[in-house]
Amino acid sequence: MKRRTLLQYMGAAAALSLGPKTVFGETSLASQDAALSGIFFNQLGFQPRRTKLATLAIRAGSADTENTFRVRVDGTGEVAFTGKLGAPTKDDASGDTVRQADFSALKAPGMYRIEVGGALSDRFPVREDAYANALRLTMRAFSGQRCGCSVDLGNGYKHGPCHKDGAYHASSGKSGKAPSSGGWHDAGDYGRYVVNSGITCGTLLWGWEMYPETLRALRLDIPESGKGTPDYLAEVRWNLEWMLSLQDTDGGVFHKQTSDHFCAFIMPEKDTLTSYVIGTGETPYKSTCATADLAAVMAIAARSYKPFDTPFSERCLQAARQAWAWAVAHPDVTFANPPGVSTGDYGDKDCRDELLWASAELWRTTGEPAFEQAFLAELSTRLGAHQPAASVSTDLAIEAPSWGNLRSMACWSYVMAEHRGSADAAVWKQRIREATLASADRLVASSRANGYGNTLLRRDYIWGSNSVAGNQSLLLLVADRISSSNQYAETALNNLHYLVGRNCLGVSWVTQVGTRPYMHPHHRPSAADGIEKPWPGLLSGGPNAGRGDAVADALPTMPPMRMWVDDQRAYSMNEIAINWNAPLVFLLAAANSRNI
Ligand code: 9MR
Ligand code: 9MR
Ligand code: ZN
Repeated sequence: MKRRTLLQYMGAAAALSLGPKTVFGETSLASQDAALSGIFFNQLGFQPRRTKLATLAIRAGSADTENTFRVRVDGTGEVAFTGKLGAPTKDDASGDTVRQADFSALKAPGMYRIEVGGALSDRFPVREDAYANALRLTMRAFSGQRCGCSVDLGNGYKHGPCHKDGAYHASSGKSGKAPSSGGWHDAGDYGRYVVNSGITCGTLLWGWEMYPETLRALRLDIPESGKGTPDYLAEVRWNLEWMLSLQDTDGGVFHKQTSDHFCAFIMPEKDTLTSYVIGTGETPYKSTCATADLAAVMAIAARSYKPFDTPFSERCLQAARQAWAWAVAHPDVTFANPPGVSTGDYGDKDCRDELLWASAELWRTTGEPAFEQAFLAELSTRLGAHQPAASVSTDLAIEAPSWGNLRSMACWSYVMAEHRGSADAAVWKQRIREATLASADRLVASSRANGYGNTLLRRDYIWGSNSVAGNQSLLLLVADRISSSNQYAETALNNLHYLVGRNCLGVSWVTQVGTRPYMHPHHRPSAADGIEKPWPGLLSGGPNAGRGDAVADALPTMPPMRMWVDDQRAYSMNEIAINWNAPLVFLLAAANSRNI
């Protein structure tokens, strides 16, 4: 109950401080009143050249008489911009009646507050580097997830070497000690899972390929800094090395390395449970999705690391080829937890999209026709009798990627490949481009229809919905790359605004980022370290209308965006995960780049 109150407080706290007596430049949380209107926007502020939107929520029972808003200079109170509030509309996802404040025309750098009827919002900056620190913190969060070594992010956020004790689980078909080193803890738990590592590293390396100038300049202050490989790639390699360690001698890849059950809420070095390499329980023991994911990721890695470390690049390509061969020979070995194992399963039942992704990345890396043929064969099979020229682009159903669905990544990789390709290549590429833009147009339309500007539909408020927003932004940023319209990038940024404050709870879902960040992630180190604030740069899973844990189950049914609580126990709403941080890093890389 206390925690429900906290949730309500968060909504109220983000409401405007009020009254004609408000002293400009002072935040007065004491004078909050939940009955007043709240104004919600990106708590990190805005870049001068970009669209600037805030959402004013009209609380039930409050008078909605103001039609103008002002943006005042923080401190002096000088009016920098006056605008007209949009007409009230009903926002389905939150249940709120909202009005929009558009102050895009305000371009002068400075610190500001929005004022409506004498009530003032929190302060926020307009500055070119508004999102620079968020990029650094969200990427450094991966360093904090490192397993097998000691970690020190500063300010007390540290842990000792962990999970060194590896063994083959009976389900792997092997026995005895196994290597256990490297990799990132998956989430709030200390497991390491190849499938989830796949989309995570794939997304991060795609970020590298799309925004190289921005990410090359990113300083993470990690042990590898200054040794020739850019910090960003060095961090990703920490997890790639662990993934490689799960590849068996026949090329197949074990699904995961975790304890047999989740440990208590303790620091990682206190967790003495054995880290088992876990298999499917029967021959061939390795799983197709994990193996194909590894093939795809290592193919991208071969491209990305080539200029910095040729031997590593070659090792990645070799691993990708072996994994590919294994996956083609074993196209549908799915994974479910073997008896006695209760950690996460990432149990994808359809590995065709992972295979498609592997074929596309290997084609893009090597230009070898066999990979293109495999890609096109699978794509045409899926589309049945349609010939490429005859069918409509929407058959391709390009969707935002997720850990269980990599089809769109595969298609985009094919589009971006520079090799000449088969006779039909141009037609296929055009179809994928059209399908991507059609999906992106739908996301632009949802963003416009939504009161808080995000791209989510009602059905998107699932476990990890904040990553759905992140991955929809990834789709929009691919659309941005293949079209000349700037609406896709602006819509992608709308999801950033949503994640860090422009939502009905007025919360920033990134720890230690923004003026009102959430405080209680389901994250073992944050819970066990004795420090009040959670580890920095971690994205909450976000609202989940589907529920999935005891705290969530006890909540009353509310509109989907409200189905979230800042409670450490609520893992279906407030856990963190590497595959959720990755698209946020991607989005922030784009936001910090000059190329969108
Ligand atoms: O901490 C675990 C989290 O990482 C998982 O996402 C979640 C669902 O599998 O499970 C969490 O562990 C909980 C377990 O399932 C039930 N007992 C309480 C555990 C920690 O709160
Ligand atoms: O992200 C996963 C989500 O899509 C699933 O609905 C959920 C339940 O199966 O599991 C999530 O993944 C968890 C994984 O199983 C264990 N580590 C924590 C992950 C995030 O909650
Ligand atoms: Zn560990």
